[in-house]
Amino acid sequence: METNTRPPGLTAGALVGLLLTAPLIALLYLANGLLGTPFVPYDVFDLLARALPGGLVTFGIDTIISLIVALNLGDTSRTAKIAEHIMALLLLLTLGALVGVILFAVMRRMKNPGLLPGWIAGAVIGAPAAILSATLNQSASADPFLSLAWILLAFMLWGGAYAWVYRRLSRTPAARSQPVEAVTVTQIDRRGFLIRLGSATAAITVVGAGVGILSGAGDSGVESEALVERPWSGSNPLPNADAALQPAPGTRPEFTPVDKHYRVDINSLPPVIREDSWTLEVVGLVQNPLKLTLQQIREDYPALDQFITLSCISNGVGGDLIGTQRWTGVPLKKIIDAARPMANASQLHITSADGFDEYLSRSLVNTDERVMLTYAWDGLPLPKAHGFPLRVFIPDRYGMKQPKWIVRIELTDQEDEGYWVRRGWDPLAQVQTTSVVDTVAKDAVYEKDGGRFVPIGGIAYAGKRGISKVEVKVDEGDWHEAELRTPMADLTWTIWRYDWPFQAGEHVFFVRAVDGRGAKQIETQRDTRPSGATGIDRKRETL
Ligand SMILES: Nc1nc2c(c(=O)[nH]1)N[C@H]1C(S)=C(S)[C@@H](COP(=O)(O)O)O[C@H]1N2
Ligand SMILES: [Mo]
Repeated sequence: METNTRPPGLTAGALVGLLLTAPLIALLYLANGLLGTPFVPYDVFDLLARALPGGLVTFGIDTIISLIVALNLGDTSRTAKIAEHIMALLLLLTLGALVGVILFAVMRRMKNPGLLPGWIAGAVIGAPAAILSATLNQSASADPFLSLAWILLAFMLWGGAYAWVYRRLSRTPAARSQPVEAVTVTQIDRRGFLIRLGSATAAITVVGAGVGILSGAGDSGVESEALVERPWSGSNPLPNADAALQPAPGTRPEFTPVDKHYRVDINSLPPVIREDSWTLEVVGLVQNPLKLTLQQIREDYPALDQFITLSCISNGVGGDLIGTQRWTGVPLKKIIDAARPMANASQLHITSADGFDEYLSRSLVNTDERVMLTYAWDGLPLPKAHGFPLRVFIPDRYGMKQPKWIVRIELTDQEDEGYWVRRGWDPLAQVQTTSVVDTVAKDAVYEKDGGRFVPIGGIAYAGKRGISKVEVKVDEGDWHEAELRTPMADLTWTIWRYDWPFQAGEHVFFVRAVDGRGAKQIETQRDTRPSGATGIDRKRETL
């Protein structure tokens, strides 16, 4: 009896799982770049983000954002997406290790296992993964059957590889002479084999991921064609170009370039929608249901251009999840009227390609023609990350109320909760008045009338209510009124500036604002959840 050929243990199973899952991920990534098939790890992650309890998901998002801010990791929305991508990969790696443990445990109980348990394990994971990707994934461009077949095949090969490795590890080297030494010989042989396996899988992983990146896998950026075309801002002055007050040096750009605009949504990769297969459906309590192409929306209705500041409800005081762009579209009322709604149609239920949805009251659509279906930013079609082909704009609301990638509007007499409201966020989501110190421009200190001054500046924002006053306080001093630059429009942020009589040393600079209706910004510090952050922004600077 060969008592010396101990079968590989569960730790080996976990290790082999990691070694085999890394190249699987790389190959899925490579195929995503070359063939446009779905990248399964992101789909699994996106499914969890939709399925897990809202409180948990929000806690996760809040934690990521707080960490990014605390550790100063730069661009919040970009870093958060990268963090989510890494979590998605770690999730699949963990699953891979787990499969190794389970499969090795099962195979240890079998007399002389072949490759079948591996194939089965691959199919058990691969089939749901393939179906999940086929239904949830909106970014893949490959034929759905090719995608299904590829994912299933990749996972079965992956499962088969576990079983093959298990068998290889169970084999006793032929060169054994006597039972006692055989154990060590087996161990040495196993170690050597695992090292060779690790080298091979590492090579596949690196090459697969590298070629994948080169071929554009996981690309969520701005369309390259859009960069070739000229944006509106490239050849036009901003509407407030001749405003008297100049921003303090170091104030953020008044107009946010599209590729610098924050991006927040529930997708690892943004849905990719082809214009020629897309229509906007307007259905429900209407006499004349519509199916509009993008061209019809652009050409059959007069275009409306609006300068708009958009903020995420997850934006902390002084955060960077806020931006200002030039939005072009059609007043939503015009399109809804064309569908001839019935008298009891009191709500619009807007649905997006990614499964996101929101409700919007028809009376708001009727009374505010600034509520707009938007198809362009900065004079160019919306980038895919920002909602191509169509998104809605609703003044005074945080981004969570404003679906991107819209496919359908249903008129109904039921008021209900949208995607983030169901997950505990404020049903109204009206933007909080906020103000931010962007800069204490110590390199721009200047002299005037015998005094020295340091320019301080930033933005203030209160949705459609506008800003009527901004005040600045230094250390424990009094509040001083800042100067306001004429904003680009009544829906954008206002740039403020205060030139403070220079005093050397370390100081803390505070800012607060009053909205256009005379309501002061809430100074009490409150977290983003559930109604948007409040509190006073401050900046510490040594002069
Ligand atoms: N379809 C869809 N629309 C969406 C979201 C989403 O996840 N899916 N996220 C919303 C949120 S929370 C915000 S803050 C804004 C962000 O728009 P932006 O990424 O263009 O800045 O989109 C909104 N619209
Ligand atoms: Mo958001």
